[in-house]
Amino acid sequence: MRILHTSDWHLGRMLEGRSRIEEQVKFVDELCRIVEDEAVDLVLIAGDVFDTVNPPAIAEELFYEALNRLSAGGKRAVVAIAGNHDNPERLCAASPLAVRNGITLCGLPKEVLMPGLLAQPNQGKVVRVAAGQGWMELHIPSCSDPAIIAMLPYPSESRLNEVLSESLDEEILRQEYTKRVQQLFATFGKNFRPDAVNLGVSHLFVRGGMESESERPIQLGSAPTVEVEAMSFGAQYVALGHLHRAQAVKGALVPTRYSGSPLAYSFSETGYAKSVILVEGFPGQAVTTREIFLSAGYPLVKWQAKEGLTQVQGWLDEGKDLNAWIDLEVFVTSALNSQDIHTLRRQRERLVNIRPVFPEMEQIVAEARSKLPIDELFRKFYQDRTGGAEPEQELVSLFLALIDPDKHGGSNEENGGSLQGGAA
Ligand SMILES: [Mn+2]
Repeated sequence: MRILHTSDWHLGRMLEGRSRIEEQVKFVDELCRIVEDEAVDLVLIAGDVFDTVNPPAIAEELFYEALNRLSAGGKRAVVAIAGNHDNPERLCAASPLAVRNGITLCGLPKEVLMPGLLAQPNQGKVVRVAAGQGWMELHIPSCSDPAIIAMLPYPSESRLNEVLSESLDEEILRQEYTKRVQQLFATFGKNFRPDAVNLGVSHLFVRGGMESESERPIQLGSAPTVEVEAMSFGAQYVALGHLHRAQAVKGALVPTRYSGSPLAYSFSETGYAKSVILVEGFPGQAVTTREIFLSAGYPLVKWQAKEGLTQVQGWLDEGKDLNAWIDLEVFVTSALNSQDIHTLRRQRERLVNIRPVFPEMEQIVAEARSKLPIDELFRKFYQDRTGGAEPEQELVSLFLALIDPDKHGGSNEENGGSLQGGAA
């Protein structure tokens, strides 16, 4: 059985307000080509299909288009589970259509799947011959062996609808959470058989994995990390989603991998290749895995021009990183005017950020700080910000009182010393 593992498509995601849909369409094309070329029998999509719980219609359309093409009219099995970015109910809303084409959409971690809802046998289509809570057995026409798949969509406390621990201690939380995930996997995994290819698919954060900026903010207050032990439940391969960098989970007893996102979604992913995983498995044997690299997305690169705008212009002229999304940091002696910025943007549509850095200014400021009295510094700062206006003496006094009430706050009884109040 040939299995293709992918995840974290984040359809509809933007980069600093710029649409990535063109690249996402290209990725779907590329994926469909790979699946055909590699004669894949089963596609596993390990969560975060969409970027938000309420994705734009164009993203949903692209997902259904992808499912339709990947499933090849029901001949190839496709399984997609919900990640933390997906709305679990919404992801499954198309299930009545999907099941007839060998496609399983699984939203919640304890979802009970029904057998026999897929096509009838002997039609040359994928058949779900048995199923239950968190698992199913599929017969795929191109395979002589059945696939048994344990599925655990994003298992946060709220999606499990369970309180796993009252403790706020991170270590205890992790232990309780690991125990619960382990338990669920073990229960689902009881349906594994030695005559089948046994697989696991989930969307979670196994401790020790390498993060990148594009998945980071959503981990706060959602679900703790899981210890690697929870991944040993009898599957021959565990397909994971959540981390956007492709990586194998260290310390796992069977191959357990993050396929990573198909496109780079943050500048912290600069220089990391994007890929999908091809897995080949037979009953009772260790699987083999192969990473297939993707070229659909434009790279994300950082430019640092220490020699200023002329250096940037040089790079533009020579066509450096022609297709890339660029984050530019340019060293300058005076602020960039709108003409400079317009000139740069006109030459490269994917110049995302332009950040001026003032190394000389920083040095001047540092020197000035060491010599000038504090009220002089404040006057200079005020002039700088207002384009040369002189601050009122009252404002200067107030500023001095704020930064050092003991020394300058004598005339104001109410405020004097209040900054230090309660310091003991
Ligand atoms: Mn993700």
